[in-house]
Amino acid sequence: MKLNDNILYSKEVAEAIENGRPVIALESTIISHGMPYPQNVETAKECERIAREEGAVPATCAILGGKLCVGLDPEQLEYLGKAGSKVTKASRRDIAVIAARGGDGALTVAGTMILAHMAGIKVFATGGIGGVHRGATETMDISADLEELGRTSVAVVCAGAKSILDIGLTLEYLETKGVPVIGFGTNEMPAFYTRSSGFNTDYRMDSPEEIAKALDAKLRLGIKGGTLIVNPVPEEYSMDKSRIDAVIEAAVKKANDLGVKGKNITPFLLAEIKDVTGGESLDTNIALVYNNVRLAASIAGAMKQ
Ligand code: PSU
Ligand code: MN
Repeated sequence: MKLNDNILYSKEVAEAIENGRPVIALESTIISHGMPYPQNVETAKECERIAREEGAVPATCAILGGKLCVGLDPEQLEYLGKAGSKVTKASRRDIAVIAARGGDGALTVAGTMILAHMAGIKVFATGGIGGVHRGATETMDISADLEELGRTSVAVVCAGAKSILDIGLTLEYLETKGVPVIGFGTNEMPAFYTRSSGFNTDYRMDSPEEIAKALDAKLRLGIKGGTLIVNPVPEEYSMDKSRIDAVIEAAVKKANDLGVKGKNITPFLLAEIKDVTGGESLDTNIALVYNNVRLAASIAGAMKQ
């Protein structure tokens, strides 16, 4: 694979891409807006370590000084984590503006998919994706992540969608956009903090090799668009459903009462849930991200390079 002139690669990522070695993308909104400092930086570094341990080169993506960066160094991870919400949360609509202004952006799932695709990376690991928000029939708040999955050919490994979202409508939207939802070792759509949501995935696959074959086939056939791979949180970190549901319910109500809107809603809800559960949800969040990085690395390793 040739390198793209619009991308600033880390040396390690550039070498891996040129030599056809497995690479996985990682996002940066989860660092700046999804977790508190310093756990965010520790988690970002540990994700990179796990990817390497599993035989894949990690490519954390962000916009820094207007450059589209694929593969960051530890100082850049530290900067994004410390700056937190002072860094612009950047999705598809934001990339060109931030690049033109020479600014910094922490990339969402949608934003990271765009850079990954430009760089020739086929697999991306994160925690949870954005989706159709509860009440979206009124607000029309549907994450740009879903639109991106519909159009950009990158496979995203996540632990499902949080029940801050309407999981049923999120699955309907993915169906409309032609995005296959593959459960790893399960037929059920996981709900991020818990292993089940009451909704089914389109497919169940039990090995990284089986998933890699489906991804290779999609690329070979030239069918554009992403694939969503959902990987339930490990049993020992799964939270009590009624407890987390109550916390989420209260957080959604508080967001509505305060009139939190647009791109601020998801970070607001994440922070609120973390505060109320005293960090238990953060431990779960971190554990499921590591679990996803491991799976993504195995899938990348099993794909045709
Ligand atoms: N869900 C999480 N943690 C996160 C996010 C979502 O559990 O950090 C972040 C991801 O970067 C995702 C973004 O792409 O929020 C979606 O934001 P919005 O709902 O505004 O599209
Ligand atoms: Mn939104």
